[in-house]
Amino acid sequence: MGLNHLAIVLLSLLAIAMLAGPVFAVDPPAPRKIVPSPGQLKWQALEIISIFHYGPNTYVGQEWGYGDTPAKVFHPDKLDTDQWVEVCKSAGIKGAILVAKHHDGFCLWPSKYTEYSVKSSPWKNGKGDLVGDLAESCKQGGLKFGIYLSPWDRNHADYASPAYVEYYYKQWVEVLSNHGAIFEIWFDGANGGTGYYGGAREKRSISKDYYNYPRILALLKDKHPHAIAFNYPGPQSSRWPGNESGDAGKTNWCEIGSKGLPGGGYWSPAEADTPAIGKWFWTPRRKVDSLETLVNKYFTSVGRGGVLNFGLAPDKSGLIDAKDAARLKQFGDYIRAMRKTDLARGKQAVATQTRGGTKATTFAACNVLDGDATTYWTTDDGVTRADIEVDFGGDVTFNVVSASEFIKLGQRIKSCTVEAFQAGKWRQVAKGTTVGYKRMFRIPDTKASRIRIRILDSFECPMLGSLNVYRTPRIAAGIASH
Ligand code: FUL
Repeated sequence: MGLNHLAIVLLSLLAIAMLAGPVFAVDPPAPRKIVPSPGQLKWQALEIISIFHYGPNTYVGQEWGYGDTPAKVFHPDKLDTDQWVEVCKSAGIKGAILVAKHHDGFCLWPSKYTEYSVKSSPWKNGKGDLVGDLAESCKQGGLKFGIYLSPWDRNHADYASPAYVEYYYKQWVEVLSNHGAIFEIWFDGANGGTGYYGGAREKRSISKDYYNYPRILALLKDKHPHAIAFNYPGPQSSRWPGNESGDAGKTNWCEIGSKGLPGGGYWSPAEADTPAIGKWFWTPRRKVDSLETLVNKYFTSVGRGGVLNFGLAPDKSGLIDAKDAARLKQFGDYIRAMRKTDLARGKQAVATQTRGGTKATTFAACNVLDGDATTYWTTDDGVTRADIEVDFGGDVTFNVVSASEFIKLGQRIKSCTVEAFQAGKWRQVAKGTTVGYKRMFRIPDTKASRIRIRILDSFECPMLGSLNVYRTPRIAAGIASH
């Protein structure tokens, strides 16, 4: 193409652009000072993960072993980590953390540094490696893999002396190497007390900084830069919400400043852990949670901006018990059925304020209904109250309204309500405080042609990435149906 031709083409393109109307280039809002790391963003999107408790405790019916149960009790005859992963997938679980060493000190991998491990057990004639097996099954099944090593070790003779700190560190080196990518580690908070301690059978206590966690975290950062450390105060962590019932808290800030209040500090989202089968370790005496209980836990965790961590526990044979597996599948079916139809997807949305004005499209209200998590609606700087409204184009019946902030740029919303348009009037159907990654409002069956989220207060301009509206299946006699 000659120079003249090129000039004609460029001028024509310019003319077309001018005819199409003015172009509104609008800058995105500045991020808040504290935002999630790329690893935390990915972690948050897993929504449901699991933690596996299995070991000598399973065989003697204990939740906290003393550290003196002989390794020979560990003798699964059907152990199959692929089955564990299949159960996870049926429940919609996206990651599995293995308790590779609980407080009793028994190691589920053949550690070089102790005899108290699978290598002294009859399982595979002492040649087994459960950490390696589960890591491989997760890889094959598309699940993330994580590891828990209890700092408190009721078996180890050196516990509470500097030698144990070295032992513990070396064990982390072992498990963090050669198992592919690790997405999360757990230290656990239970610490010190009575134990076997190599036969001493006494009480031992330790100081707060005994374990030298910064050294372990540096190792983690080096080997798995995106991994999350559970319940470790600092960046690249997740936060224990203070209960084991799967409740992330109605007001849930990921920005942790002084006294746990937002404003500075670091980003640490809630990880709501809870046994899915009533106990952390399997026992024939456990009470399997009802479907309703599991669903409630989902709404109090994921529905409050947290990640739900379900405790799963294989039985003595090394499999997840059929009753537990069936309940977890029912749970997965329920969540899948709920998510199948988003009544708001592709409908019309308007807002009382849009960044750059009503003609600007980059941050338009309809972005929250496009199913694309990278687009969002936001307002001009300085706006801290705004409404966003969805028009269904006719009456629909729903019982869950889910809103998500665009948290990549920080968490902002402090308080909001949900209103439904019924018989010509707006009626408040729910109210809440924080939104964060996700806030799911569960309400009785409601029929309306429009809904709106009223953001009543926000740190800086609010930003919503998505708005979803669902009608959940009904739970009848443990079975989910519409
Ligand atoms: C707690 C432990 O003491 C329990 O036994 C269990 O491992 C749970 C996940 O964490 O702190």
